[in-house]
Amino acid sequence: MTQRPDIHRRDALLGLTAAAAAGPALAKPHAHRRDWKGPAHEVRDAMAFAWAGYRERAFGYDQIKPVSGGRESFFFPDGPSLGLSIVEALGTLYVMRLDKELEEGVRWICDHLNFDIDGDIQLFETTIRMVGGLVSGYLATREKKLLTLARDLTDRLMPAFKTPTGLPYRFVNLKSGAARDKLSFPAEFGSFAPEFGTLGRLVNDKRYYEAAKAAAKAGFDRRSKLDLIPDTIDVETGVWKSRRATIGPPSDSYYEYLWGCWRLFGDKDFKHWFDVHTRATLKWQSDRVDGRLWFAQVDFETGQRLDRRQSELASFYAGLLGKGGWMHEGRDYLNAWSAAQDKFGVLPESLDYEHMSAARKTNDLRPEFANSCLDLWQIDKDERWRELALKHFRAMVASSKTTYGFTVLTDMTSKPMAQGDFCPGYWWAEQMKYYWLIFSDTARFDYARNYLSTEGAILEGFK
Ligand code: DMJ
Repeated sequence: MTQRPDIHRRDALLGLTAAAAAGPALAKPHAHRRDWKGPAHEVRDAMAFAWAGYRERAFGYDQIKPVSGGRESFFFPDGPSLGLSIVEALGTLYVMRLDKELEEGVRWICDHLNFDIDGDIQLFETTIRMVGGLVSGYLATREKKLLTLARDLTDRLMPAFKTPTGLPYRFVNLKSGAARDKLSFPAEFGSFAPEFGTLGRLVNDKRYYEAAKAAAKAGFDRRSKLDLIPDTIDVETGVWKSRRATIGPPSDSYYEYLWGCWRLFGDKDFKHWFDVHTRATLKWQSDRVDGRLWFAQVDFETGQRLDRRQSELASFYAGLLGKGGWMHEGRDYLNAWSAAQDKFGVLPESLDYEHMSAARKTNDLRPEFANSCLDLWQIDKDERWRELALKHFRAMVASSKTTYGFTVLTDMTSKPMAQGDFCPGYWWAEQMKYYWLIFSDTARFDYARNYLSTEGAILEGFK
């Protein structure tokens, strides 16, 4: 593996740092300041433990089944694996200084990863997990093969963008380029530009970013008079197929990447789109219950409330609000989720926030709460966010740790909580990195200027 030189840096005038966007810190620092070295070591040990289990039982497979020691493919359920967990882990291993493990992972990728597969792959998941993971791995290690693979994979995805609207199909065949599935969702048509733009900068090719931006624009241009978009569209006709606006799935990272492209590339169009949508979301979707801030699903043309459920995945929005300049609302929203964490110990996959009950009792080892803790902590350095992240981490260890790693839960309301048997790829890229960055003060990360993708891939900020 080659040593990485300094990654390129943007002009400080382009893009706002999150801190500048948020204005001065308003919250009082937590009274008691903990020594964070201990929690940081706990996180690093947990990552090393899980890596050892994965290496022993599932190395090169997409995902480990950490209870039984089995393994499974993610992109092609009955077909080949793409080493997903390895690709997702690269940046986390780097910032944790787990250099032997990083070397093992990079070696496996260089020796085995090959995208010449006659199979249909999902554009969105492939981009945020594989393209993002490989580009981030390249930025961490400067191993050229990672960049070559990222480009090869992205070239194989590009035919899916050839539609009358510029909105991509959901699946594409990696070998033939044949694309399919015309009903898509904001997260799935609008979550490409940070990965594609970063790749394009590295290989000097604008086509990737232009296709990604055209897709996001096609969604924004079809917003309602309330400046909201619903969650399903026909990519061939551009006609919406639902009325439901939500900040959760399947829309979530569409909003996240509007801000992301402003932060990463200084693209003012994206900033405008982000501001327009955020103002509309705050106006039409915010819903206070017992003083707590939540975001309801609403009709995108009338603003009428449709339901008061909140996917756990929506908790990322607290950090996004903070980064986007709505720090007060970001804090309120994370505090609402913190009340749910206090009540349940481990967050349910979906919450009925009106009654503070679990609408879905599973927990898919989700990272979004920890993501928002890191985002808000980077802005105001309030110890509260660190404490919330520590509670989240320790609850995860208590409920999900098993023989060969960490597993999802099938029921977080039972006592003890019932474990499933799989560890999602994002676990390696996301919460383990968020916990580590928030506790460790590592010298391998630029806390003053960085960008993490929706999948936790560091696209700027390695040191
Ligand atoms: C991750 O794959 C990404 O964060 C995505 O945007 C939605 N959430 C999952 C993990 O929960």
